[in-house]
Amino acid sequence: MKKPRVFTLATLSMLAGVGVPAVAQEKPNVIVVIADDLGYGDVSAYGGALKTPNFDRLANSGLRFTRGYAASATSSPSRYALLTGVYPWRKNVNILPGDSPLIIPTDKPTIATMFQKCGYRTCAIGKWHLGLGRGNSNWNRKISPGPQEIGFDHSFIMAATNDRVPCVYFSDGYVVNRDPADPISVSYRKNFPGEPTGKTHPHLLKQQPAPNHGHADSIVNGISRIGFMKGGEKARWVDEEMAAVFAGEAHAFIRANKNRPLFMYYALHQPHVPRVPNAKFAGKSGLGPRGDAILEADAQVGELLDLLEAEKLDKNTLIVFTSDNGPVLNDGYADLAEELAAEKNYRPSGALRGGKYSLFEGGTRVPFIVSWQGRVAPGVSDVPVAQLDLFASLASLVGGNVPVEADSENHLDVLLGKNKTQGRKNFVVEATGRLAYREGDFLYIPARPKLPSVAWLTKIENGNAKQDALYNVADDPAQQKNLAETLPEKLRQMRDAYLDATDMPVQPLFRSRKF
Ligand code: NG6
Ligand code: CA
Repeated sequence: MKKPRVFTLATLSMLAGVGVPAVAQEKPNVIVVIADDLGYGDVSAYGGALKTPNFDRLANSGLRFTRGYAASATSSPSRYALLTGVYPWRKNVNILPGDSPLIIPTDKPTIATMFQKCGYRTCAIGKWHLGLGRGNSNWNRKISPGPQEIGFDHSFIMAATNDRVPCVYFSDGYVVNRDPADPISVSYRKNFPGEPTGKTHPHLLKQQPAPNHGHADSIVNGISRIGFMKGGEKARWVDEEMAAVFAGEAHAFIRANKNRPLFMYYALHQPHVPRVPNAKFAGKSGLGPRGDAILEADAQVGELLDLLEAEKLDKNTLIVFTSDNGPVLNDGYADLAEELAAEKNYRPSGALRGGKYSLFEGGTRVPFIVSWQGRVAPGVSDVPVAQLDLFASLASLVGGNVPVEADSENHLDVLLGKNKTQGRKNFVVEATGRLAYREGDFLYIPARPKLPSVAWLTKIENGNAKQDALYNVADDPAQQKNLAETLPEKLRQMRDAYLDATDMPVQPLFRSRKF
């Protein structure tokens, strides 16, 4: 095992306030399980109506944060923040297409390189969505750079999302089951001649009716996606098997590395669209495929916990369970999620306002559980915590370094429940290129006079409004009381602090493009 280097950079980072304590370091296994679009109200431990026994098992054995935040209300920026410790809006990170080049610089440390340097074996499983290669990739050869070049010893991933081409798995940079006789081509600009799409061949789709916004391009496994792909018949994934495939890979990595410290970034694909859980879960939730997909993810977490117990790794493994952004019911596929939620009064964001794409709480306040048996006392913490701070906090646990320019702060004492009063002072959140500022119990959302207040066709309030908004999210999580007029002094202070923190004019950053 390599010895952690705790001098040079560590000293610098201490000066920058993200210090590494000069005490003996511990090396528990660390597993970050990050679901895709799972809402605050989708977990029964958070008061959700759908019973999620395994998410709850984790919550009951660990510390459940009531105010845990993703950095962004969409995937790529949120994941960028978690892995790099840098705010995604500094680099204009937005939702990436499936043929995007890797957006994380290979010469900068990531949470994975940090663990590697501390002697960990590292791996990324599941949803990636941070780009692969350098652009114009040849999908039939090794795609590089990718997870391996930013600190993951092993990776088994999908390139982007389960609704975006290429619909194939990648293992350590190669398409799994690629076939030189049937090469893969991918385009986000135009279709390949003669290939059916959801638009031209809706009768070929196994989910009817056809998607009601977007997702009308190439058809894979009877489901039309975003973007065009051709070839690679043997490599194409089968959505119904995806959970088992990722779980199999995750479990194999754990078994193979049980005698040394491991760091695993386990990115579940549920309940992002298209929601196509295994037949075992079909009809089980009463909420349609979205609820069934959540039950599938819940079972996947249960299998992970069972494996850790069986391998006697449960006591020596710190697990973080969270979601990349808030929930959405209708994200393009007409799968009845919206109708069934209305009928059953099911609220995927719980009591929070907004959801995915939103600067309201529902966009970024997500389930956030830290479990480490014997080390983290079970309970609840209301101190705000951010996925952005996992890098610096976990570095301080294992003796790793944090780049001085990172926004990640060390709040290990909060994550381990030793401090239940004070965490990060302030935090900037992002939603499709727009920013909002939180400090203490307050959230400031700058005015966006020209932008629509509802996100695309999802019917989600995205927080855009003609006037500045100020909410006390502790007293008023449903954000019904805009305090901008009643607390003008507080508003002024928050606006100034927002400008200081972001160094940005109060204007939308959103650049319109197809992604
Ligand atoms: C949007 C897609 C949505 C989803 C999202 C990314 C349309 C109309 N909507 O552009 O379905 O894929 O991107 O979700 O195409 S995320 O969770 O990965 O950020
Ligand atoms: Ca997501």
